[in-house]
Amino acid sequence: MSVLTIDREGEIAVAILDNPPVNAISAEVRCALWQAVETLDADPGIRAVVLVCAGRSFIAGADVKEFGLPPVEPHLPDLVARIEAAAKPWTAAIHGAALGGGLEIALGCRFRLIDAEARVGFPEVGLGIIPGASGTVRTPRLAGIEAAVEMVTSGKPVPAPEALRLGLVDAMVTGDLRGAAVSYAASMIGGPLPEPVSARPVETRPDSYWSERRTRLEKAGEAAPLRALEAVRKATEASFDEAMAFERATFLALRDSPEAAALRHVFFAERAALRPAALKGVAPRNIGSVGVVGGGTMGAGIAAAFRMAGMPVTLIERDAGAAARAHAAVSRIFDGAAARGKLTGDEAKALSDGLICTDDPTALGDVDLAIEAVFEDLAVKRAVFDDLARVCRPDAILATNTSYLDPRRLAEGVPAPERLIGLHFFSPAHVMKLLEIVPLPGTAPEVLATAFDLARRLGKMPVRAGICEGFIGNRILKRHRAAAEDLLAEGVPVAAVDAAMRGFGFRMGPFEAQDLGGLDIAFLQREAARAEGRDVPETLADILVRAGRKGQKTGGGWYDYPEGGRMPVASDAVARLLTDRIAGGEVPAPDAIAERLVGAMADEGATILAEGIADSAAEIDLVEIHGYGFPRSKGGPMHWTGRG
Ligand code: 3H9
Repeated sequence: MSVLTIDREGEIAVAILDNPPVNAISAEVRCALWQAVETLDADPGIRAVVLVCAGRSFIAGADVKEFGLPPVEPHLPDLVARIEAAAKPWTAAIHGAALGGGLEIALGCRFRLIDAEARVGFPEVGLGIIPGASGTVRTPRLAGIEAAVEMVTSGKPVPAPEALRLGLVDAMVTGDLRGAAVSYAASMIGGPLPEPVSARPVETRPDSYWSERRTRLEKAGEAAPLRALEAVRKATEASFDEAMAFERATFLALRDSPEAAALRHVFFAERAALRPAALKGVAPRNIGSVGVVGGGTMGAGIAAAFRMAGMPVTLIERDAGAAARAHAAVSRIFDGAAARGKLTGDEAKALSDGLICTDDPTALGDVDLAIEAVFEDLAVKRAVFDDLARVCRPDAILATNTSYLDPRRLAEGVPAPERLIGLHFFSPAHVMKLLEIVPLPGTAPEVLATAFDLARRLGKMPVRAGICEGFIGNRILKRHRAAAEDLLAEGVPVAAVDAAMRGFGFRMGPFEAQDLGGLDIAFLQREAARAEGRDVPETLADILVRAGRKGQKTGGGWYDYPEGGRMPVASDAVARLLTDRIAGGEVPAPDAIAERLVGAMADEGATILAEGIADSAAEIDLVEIHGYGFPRSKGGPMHWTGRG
C-alpha cells in the first residue's frame, strides 16, 4: 500500500500521508509527495491541495534510521522547494507534532493550519545536527530572527497558540482539522496568494547580537546549537540560495559526526527502553494510589515524583514527628519548583495536599503499590516488608528501593511473591531520570510491565537490571571509582583526574562527586561486607573516611573545603594520608585519563552483559547517561568504546 493516498473534495485534493508510527520522511515518502505535486499540478480539476497525516501525528521529521545511509533523491530541500513552487497551493493541516523536516515541509506549503493541541519545532540539535531542509532559512523569514534562533538552537517545540502568535501558522483549529483545512483552502481559491516563504524579506541584526547569542550558547559546549545559530545568521545576510547551500553543507557535515551518531544511538535506545520486547502484549495493571515507607531524602523524592505524576501518595514514618518532617520535606520540593516557575503556587499546594504522611502503617491498606525506602539494612528492610505483607491488600505490588541488598533476601517468605519487585530510584528521585527495575525470580510479567508503565508515567527512563551487588549502575560506579583510585596510586593528582573527566563531558569528576555525596555511604557498605567476612580490600577512600574526611559535609574529603565552602582546594592532608600508597609517575594526558576510566566502565558493562544482568549494551549506556551524568553526546561507555 502506498504511503500517500489522495481524496477529492470538489476542487480540493486531500493528500493523506500514512507512514506509521509518526509519518517520518523516508525516501518512499519523499518520492510519493514529489509525485503527488506533479500529478495534482497536472490535474485541471484540482485547484488546491490539503496535506493531512494519518495516525497520532503530522510528520515527525526526517527518518532518523536513514541518517547512516547515503542520501537518496529526491532530497528533502528540493521537495520542500517543489511543494512551494506547486501551481496548486498546498495547505498543511498539522496535528500532533510537526517536527524537523515535518515543519520544513509545512513551511514549503502556502498555508498552515494547526490543531490547538499540536506543537511545532526543530529538535535537530538534540540529534547533534541542524535543520537540513530550510528550517534555518525559511523560519526567520516567516517568524522573525528571535523565534528562529530560539527554535533551532534550543530544539524546544512551540505549542500551537505560540506558533500562531509567531506567525508560523495561519490559523488554529479546535475540532475537525481536515474539514477546516479544506474550507480554508477553498476560501483562498481565486484570491491573491501570499508570497512563498522563500521570497519574503528577512531582517538583519548587528554583529553584537550574534556574538552575544554565541557567547550564551558556547557555555553548553555543544557544536550543533552554535552551527544552527551560524546558519540563521547566514540566512539573514546572504541570498536565499546561498543560505540554503550553507545550511545543507553544515547539516551533512554534522550528520556524519561521531556526536550525531552517538545521539542517534541514544535516541533509539531511549525509545526501545520504554517498550521492552519481552513484555510485548503483557498488559500493565493500573496503579491508582501509592504508598511509600520512609521519609528520608530518598523516600521524600519518590513521594514527590509520584505526586508530580498525579498519583495520591501515603507516606509512612516511624512516629508523628518524623511524619510531619517528611511532609515538610516533600512540600519543600514542590515549593522549590514553584519558586523556579515550574509550578504555580496553587499547583504546589494541591500536590502537597494530596500527600498523607502518617505513622500508621494500616493507612496503606488499600494502595495499589507500596515502596519501601528505609535505611539500607537487611533487617530493617525485612521488617518493613513483613509489615507491608500484613497491612497491604494481598494483590498490592510491593517494591524495594534497595541499592545494594539482594531483593530475594528481603522478600523471603513474603506471601504472593509474584507481586514483589525492585524499583531502584536515584537521588534526588523526583529529578533523576533513571529507574532500575529489578524483577525477582517469581515476579509476574504483568507486575514487571506495570513497573515499566509506571516509569513512563513518572517520566523516568526504565532499565531492567538483574540481581547482583549494585545492579548495573552502582556496580559500574564501583569499578569506575576503583580505576580512578588506581590512577591516584600511580601518581596522578586528584584534581587532574577530575579535570580530565570534566573535559570529557561529565559535570563533575569522580572525586568531586564523592565529596558532594559523602564518602561514608560506600565506606559503610564495604565495612558491612567486611563484617560479613567478605574479602574487601582497603581502598584509598577508606583511609580518608577513617581520618574523618567524609566529603564536603565534614569540610574535607578528597579535597579541602575551607570555611565550610564548596570550592575544592587540593589537600596536603590527603597527600600525607595517602603517601605510602602513591607512587610517583608520569601524569597521562587528560584524554588518556578519560579513556582509561571510561574503558573501565565499559569493561564492567561487558561483564554485566555477559552475565545477563543487563539486556543490551544500549541499556547500560542509558543507565550511565540518566543515572551518572555520562555525556549524552558521547553515547554512553559501551557506544563510546565501540561495544554497543
Ligand atoms: C530532521 O528532521 C532533519 C531535517 O531537518 C533535515 C533532513 C534533510 N525517524 O517517540 P515515540 C519512531 S531530524 C525515525 O515513542 P511518541 C521511534 O523510534 C528529525 N523514527 O512516540 C518509535 O519507534 P518504535 C527531527 C522515528 O508518540 C516510534 O517512532 N525529528 C522518528 O511518544 C514512536 O516514537 C525528531 O527528532 C524519526 N524522526 O512521540 C522527532 N521519530 O515504535 C523525534 C520517531 O519502533 N520524534 N520515530 O520504537 C519525537 O519527538 C517523537 O517520536 C514524537 C512522538 C513527539 C513525534
